[in-house]
Amino acid sequence: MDESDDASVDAAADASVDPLADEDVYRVLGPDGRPLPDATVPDLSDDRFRAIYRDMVTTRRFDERAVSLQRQGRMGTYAPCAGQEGSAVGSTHALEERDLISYQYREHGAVVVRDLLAEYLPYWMGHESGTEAIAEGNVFPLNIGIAAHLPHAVGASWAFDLRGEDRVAACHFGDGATSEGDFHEALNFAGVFDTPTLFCCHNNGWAISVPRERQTASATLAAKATAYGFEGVRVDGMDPLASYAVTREAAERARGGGSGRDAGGGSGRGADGETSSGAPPTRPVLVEFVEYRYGAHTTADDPTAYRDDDAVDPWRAIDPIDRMETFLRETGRIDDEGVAAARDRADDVVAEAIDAAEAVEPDPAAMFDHAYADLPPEIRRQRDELLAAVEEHGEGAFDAGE
Ligand SMILES: Cc1ncc(C[n+]2csc(CCOP(=O)(O)OP(=O)(O)O)c2C)c(N)n1
Ligand SMILES: [Mg+2]
Repeated sequence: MDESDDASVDAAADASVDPLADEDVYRVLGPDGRPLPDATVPDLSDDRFRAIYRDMVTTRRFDERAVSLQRQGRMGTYAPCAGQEGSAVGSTHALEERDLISYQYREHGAVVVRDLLAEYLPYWMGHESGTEAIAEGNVFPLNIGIAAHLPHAVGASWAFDLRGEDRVAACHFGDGATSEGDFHEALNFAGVFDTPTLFCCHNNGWAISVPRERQTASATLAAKATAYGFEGVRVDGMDPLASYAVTREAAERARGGGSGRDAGGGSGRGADGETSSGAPPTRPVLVEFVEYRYGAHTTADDPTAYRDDDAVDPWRAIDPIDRMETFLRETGRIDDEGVAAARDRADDVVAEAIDAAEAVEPDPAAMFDHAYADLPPEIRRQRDELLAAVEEHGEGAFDAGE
């Protein structure tokens, strides 16, 4: 990297100091949690407002405990989500239960909203059962191969369309994922076939150590949708109510108005954009959630190697949970007791999920199960060798620290 490269990275780091500098980012709540003067607060029940807060508090608690479990050797590598609860929780509340969620690996809030924490946590402890179980709640297995899940999410949502099902797929991924071929292929297909797909791009400033400014020369990530013929919107991902509102509207658009669809025939969009039945076409939407990752990329990462600790401070000042709490308090929807109850409940829900996950009995043979219908000879040999060793020495011999 030459000097000018260094200068541009420094400039980029400086530019990110004021998280509110971008005026084209949709917001409902101001930095202090009070609704902005011209904002439209989503028309939700008191219970729904409180549930959004409760689920963010639970997600934060889960995150703290997950990092701690990894540090104690009770869990594998984990991707922390602190700072990103508003987008995952707000956007998932905007969906219907029947809608599909497909995500990268950091949007734990979506799983909390779907009430699948106990089923999901085993994945992070190395049990494949964790990904199997969440399918029951219309959540696809998480995906570590960056952007590889986007074409699958498009395919699933296309299937919904072809079958005349009133469902959308919300596909979560990061800013780094937008540099992958799969991202472009998925968006292109979605644009051409009008699939009901919400592309939820979490612009958290970093792809491991690569800052957003080094990821793309595009002015915004939302702008990338323009090339594929559909809309991209930018929203404050640390504002749960804005995340809710934008996702809700995008989902309605993706559903093609939500009713009057071509049963069994897909959107059938003609050259004029009308469906054969006159119903509004389904449309994909790209939502860019502008937010920040407070912690390390994963528990295997040390962010001090590439960013200053104080770079996080301006973002912590607009913390999604603090803002939502202020909003609820000032509108009389929660008091000290309600806040304490949400925190106690989060402690309990997370503790129960950990107990359940730690009670899962590992099956060493399961790791060979899912890649091949018929195991190739070399893999079969490895499996047989492992099982023979377990038989001979007992499972305890393979436990950590033995
Ligand atoms: C295809 C592929 N290339 C590289 C990696 C290594 N990798 C893991 S996470 C990551 C960064 C992803 O950044 P982003 O999409 O912004 O998501 P974030 O981690 O910030 O949530 C990379 C490059 C990978 N997992 N898959
Ligand atoms: Mg990122």
